Amino acid sequence: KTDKLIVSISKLLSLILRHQPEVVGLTLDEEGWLDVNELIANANERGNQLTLELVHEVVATSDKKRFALSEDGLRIRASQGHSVAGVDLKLEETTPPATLCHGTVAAFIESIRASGLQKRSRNHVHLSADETTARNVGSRRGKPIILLVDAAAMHQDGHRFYLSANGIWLVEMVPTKYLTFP
Ligand code: HQG
Repeated sequence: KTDKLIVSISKLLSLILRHQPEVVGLTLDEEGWLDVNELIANANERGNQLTLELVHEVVATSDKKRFALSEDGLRIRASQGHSVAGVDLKLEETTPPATLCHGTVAAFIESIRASGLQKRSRNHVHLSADETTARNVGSRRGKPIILLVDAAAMHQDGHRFYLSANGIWLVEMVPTKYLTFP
């Protein structure tokens, strides 16, 4: 199996499990899960060639551990990144590290200064504990700019932090006063 195949399946799973399950005629349950065999059958009816083995391989090898199987192996969901409304991953509120990072690009800085970090089309603002992850996230759009978030102060002030199964920190928004711009 080629890396290309694995990446293309990962992208298909991201589309279905985060954004548009309707492309394979399915609806995520309220915690974001789909029946894995149903996902495969429906995707294949629409011209894909998924197998349970390939899906398992993507789950196991995904660099960011983007997807998780339920304990019984029957269901699959994305660990973060959703834009589907109403999905509640039922994550536990967790105390964050003192500082978190967010990778973005210059074009957004003025707007972020004015209104803080907003979740835009996704269900949360995504933050990372390490700068490397933030740099990679920012690089998707151009030359990355790293913003530092005073997570300790935000948490102290009552903002809720959730840690996804793959180590991404999720918040509702980040007001400008907690941000440090480079
Ligand atoms: C920016 C991927 C203007 C924000 C990544 C970002 C991540 C504002 C963009 C995950 C703004 C939203 C999420 C404001 C925020 N004005 N722009 N007030 N507030 N922005 O894709 O964080 O690799 O929804 O800086 O790796 O880039 O696919 O969020 O540039 O973990 O698994 O608006 O998605 O995961 O973009 O990325 P996104 P993100 P995967």
